[in-house]
Amino acid sequence: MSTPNLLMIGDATDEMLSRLTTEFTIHRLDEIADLDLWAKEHGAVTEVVMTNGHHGIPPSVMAALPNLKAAAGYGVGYDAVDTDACVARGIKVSHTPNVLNGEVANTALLLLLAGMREFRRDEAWARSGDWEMQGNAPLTRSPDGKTIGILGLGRIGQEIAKRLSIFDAKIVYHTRSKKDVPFDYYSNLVEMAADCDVLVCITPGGASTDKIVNREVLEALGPEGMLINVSRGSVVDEAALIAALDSGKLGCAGLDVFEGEPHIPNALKTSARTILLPHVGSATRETRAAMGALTVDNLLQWKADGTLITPIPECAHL
Ligand code: NAP
Ligand code: 8YV
Repeated sequence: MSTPNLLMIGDATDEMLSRLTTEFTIHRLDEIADLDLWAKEHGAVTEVVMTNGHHGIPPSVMAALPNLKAAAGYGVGYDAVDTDACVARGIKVSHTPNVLNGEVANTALLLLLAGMREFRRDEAWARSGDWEMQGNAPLTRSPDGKTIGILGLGRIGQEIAKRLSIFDAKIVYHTRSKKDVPFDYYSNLVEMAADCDVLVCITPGGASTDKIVNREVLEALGPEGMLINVSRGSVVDEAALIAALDSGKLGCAGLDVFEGEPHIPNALKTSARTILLPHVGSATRETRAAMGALTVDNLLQWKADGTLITPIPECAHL
């Protein structure tokens, strides 16, 4: 059986590797000391890569693989992939939609509860002995019956809305086009933020959403408001967020993603108004197994007949 080259960008689980090693000859980008040197021997005969939402396909890799035909993404977001360049070169790209909707929605709910019920402070209160020494912890806010705005009501956004029904929340949303859903639509994000207790960001990253959550949006959300970002760091103006939290113009923020991740600004790390996660929205064993299986299924189907199971929309016609 032929085992064509596969260039692996980023990590894979053991399950993914065990399925792939019998079908492909795997080259790992993080083990290649000199990409130009490697490309002289392998570049022209490497037609497929596997990557993830963080790394995408670096320009150096695009240049090193003149005959690249397919790229399978281990994740749903593909803002790190230059889709115009892929379409122009006829490179098919796949991603992993739907299989992670529930998990990312769970992460948004985790941040919502931790923020409104001040989990960090109260956990420290219990652990530090403050309860014995100072008495009961100050009261927090209930998530029940609040107005929650969802920025990006796609596959994951709709799952978040579904799960928020347990809080009897009023759901409103902002997207570029109105959806056929039973929630109030706002064509203006600032106006929606002004009417919300909580704003949950779950759009794709990229140029059209770059810093869409700016100072005006954050200040409209207000001193009692909460921002949750489980989308991409680029969606929120991080400097404006830090200023709004420091000045008390925004109540608190629950963040899974950051502009320069894995770097997190100190101002966010030290703020009592933040709950921070290291981009783990989909990072459970169960969900990563499903994402990994779909990624490998895409690669095997491409190897068998040159097609992908879940191509990104931009490449679906290729
Ligand atoms: P999706 O189904 O494509 O939904 C995207 C939604 O965003 C759509 O409702 C879309 O509606 C809206 N949108 C797109 N551009 C917009 C803009 N410029 N302004 C306002 N709304 C916009 O995507 P999904 O599967 O739900 O995933 C969403 C994103 O979540 C991914 O792309 C990824 O970046 C992120 N994500 C993060 C994690 C994590 O670990 N934290 C995990 C998975 C995914 P319109 O087109 O009508 O605007
Ligand atoms: C992952 C994600 O962090 O799917 C996405 O868009 O952001 C996450 O699920 C990543 O892509 C896993 O490799």
